[in-house]
Amino acid sequence: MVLQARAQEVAVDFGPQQEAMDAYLKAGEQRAAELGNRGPIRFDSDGCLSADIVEAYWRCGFYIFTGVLNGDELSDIEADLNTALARMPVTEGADVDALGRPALTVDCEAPTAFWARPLSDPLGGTEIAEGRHPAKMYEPSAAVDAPEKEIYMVLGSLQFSEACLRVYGHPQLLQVAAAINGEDFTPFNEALFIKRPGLGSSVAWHQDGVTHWDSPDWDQGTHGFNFMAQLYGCTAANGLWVVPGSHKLGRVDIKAMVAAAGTDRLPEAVPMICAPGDVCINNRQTLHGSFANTTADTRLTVNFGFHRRSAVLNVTAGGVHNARSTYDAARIHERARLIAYAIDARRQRFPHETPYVYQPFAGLEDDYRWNADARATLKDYNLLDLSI
Ligand SMILES: O=C(O)CCC(=O)C(=O)O
Repeated sequence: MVLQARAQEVAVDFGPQQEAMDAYLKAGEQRAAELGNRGPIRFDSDGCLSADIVEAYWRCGFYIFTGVLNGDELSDIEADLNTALARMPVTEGADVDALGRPALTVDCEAPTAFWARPLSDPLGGTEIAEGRHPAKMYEPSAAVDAPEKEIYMVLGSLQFSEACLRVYGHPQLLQVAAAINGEDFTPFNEALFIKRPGLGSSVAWHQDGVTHWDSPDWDQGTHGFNFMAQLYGCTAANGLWVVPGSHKLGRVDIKAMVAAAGTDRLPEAVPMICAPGDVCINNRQTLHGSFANTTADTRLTVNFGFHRRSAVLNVTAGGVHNARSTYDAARIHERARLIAYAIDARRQRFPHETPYVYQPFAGLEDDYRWNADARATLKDYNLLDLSI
């Protein structure tokens, strides 16, 4: 698989649904423009995330930070991911890549590459991931010469890409994480979402969390958030859609909402529209999903999430991204070392930046220098993801 921003042409569309889809995309773009939830990352003079950003994030459940990653960083990511994706299994379950070399993922124990038929919905209406995607998305027909299956998601992505690790250590993004989840914030997991032109599958409507919904302590921020960094940008047609404010509602009845709409084009949803280098913060409790990519534009999202420490500490959970387990302080610390390595990896590549100081590792920086030895310890790091 080779990533490039745009295909020369794509010969697929939504068939009988295309006209309705076009109208939906246009109306969604208009609603997105009216939300007031986008702009550069800004902090007040005391270092706090600007109050208007915090207000818009909690009102909408997502906020688009514009211009976070510059051209050099985007070039690093593209080159790095093209190297990593070329080393993925040539077909689902294969041990070798397209050139017959051992695939990067071959002896990983933790989940890595996820495959789907082109333009299909691999999750909707299934019991996968605790059945949190209850409604099936429309599946456009793929081109006759399309590959049988395509990688649509890669978990544990930081072990395959140093450029993604450096994004993970971005000082302003980590400052945002602290502003939203507290200075002792913890990791969740990291992923790549890949939607190639005319091939990318849909991600059926869902809310991310599977624990805590009925807890007396539950609130609008309980399940943390994901950052979604865009390599090529994204449009209404290939981007993620979010129902604004749905993170405040508790668990919503997705099946009933789709049935009431009579379509998977939920009328309240709005698209995340991003330029290359924009990074969205998306509350994991929002109702969100994305459509099959019949456009000529690639979407590549570098996805990484963070939690409040109180939402994971001593919580027994798992089953979706990692095996069920109790997340004690030692496990959280071990998983959070990725943040420490990421900060150091970033410091080495972008020495003019002031590195973020991650409070749980403050004073331990010398123990977490990024080098070949550290890199060798990343294999299967995502066995310790903190899924809730
Ligand atoms: O990027 C997408 O299309 C799906 C992302 C998503 O569902 C998630 O991060 O939970």
